[in-house]
Amino acid sequence: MTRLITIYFSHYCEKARWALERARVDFVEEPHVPGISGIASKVARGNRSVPVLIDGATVLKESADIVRWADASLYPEGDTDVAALCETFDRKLGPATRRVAYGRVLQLPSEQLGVVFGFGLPRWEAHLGRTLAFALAALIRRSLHVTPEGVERSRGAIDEVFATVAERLKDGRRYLCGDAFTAADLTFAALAAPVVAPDFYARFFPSEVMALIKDDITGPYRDSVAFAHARRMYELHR
Ligand SMILES: N[C@@H](CCC(=O)N[C@@H](CS)C(=O)NCC(=O)O)C(=O)O
Repeated sequence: MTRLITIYFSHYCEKARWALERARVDFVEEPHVPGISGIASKVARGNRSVPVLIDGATVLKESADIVRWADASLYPEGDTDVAALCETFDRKLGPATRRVAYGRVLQLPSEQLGVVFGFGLPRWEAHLGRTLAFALAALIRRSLHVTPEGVERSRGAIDEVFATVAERLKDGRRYLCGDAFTAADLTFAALAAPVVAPDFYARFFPSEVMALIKDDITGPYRDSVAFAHARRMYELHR
């Protein structure tokens, strides 16, 4: 059986999950509390981060590799733009949207934060998520540099990526690389999800937290072309 080790609400994990579900791969998701995810990743021969996909002897430690493994046609042959865009989104957009979202979510009281960390997990690990919420928040804040300056820098990075996306779509094309949905659109929409809050992504959060994300985090992006593109990719292809 194919296994996918995740942090339930992680947007890199959502990217892998989206590709697998779209390709109708039969897999079992094993979601974890951040931190425990690192142990699960290591045990599966990953490099601490998630997602990790295990299929027999195959172990994939990068979400981009999982997308390609799920459906190689998402990377049309000869189109180097797709891989280059995915690389930019992975390197620049993913960390930035995560930091901006954590910048707000980590301000929640520990009790509510615990519900976020434990959401969608087996009972014992949900309990662990609730118990460790305060410590986890401190750890995440430190390891991901979730500071006012860090958040500000990340807002700048999101603005730059969103501007690049708008520029590409300026000629009226429906997708980032032309007429067809590719890994670039999937990667963009999944990694933008923490600041775009597509309806589908709401299922990975307690509803009151998703309401907060919608109210407080999406604000600066709502009128942008890139925001509309991410939402449209979710509506049409998720
Ligand atoms: N380059 C990796 C990045 C994945 C990533 O950043 N995963 C985060 C969750 S969003 C993670 O596992 N963080 C915990 C850790 O690294 O220990 C990929 O695309 O798969």
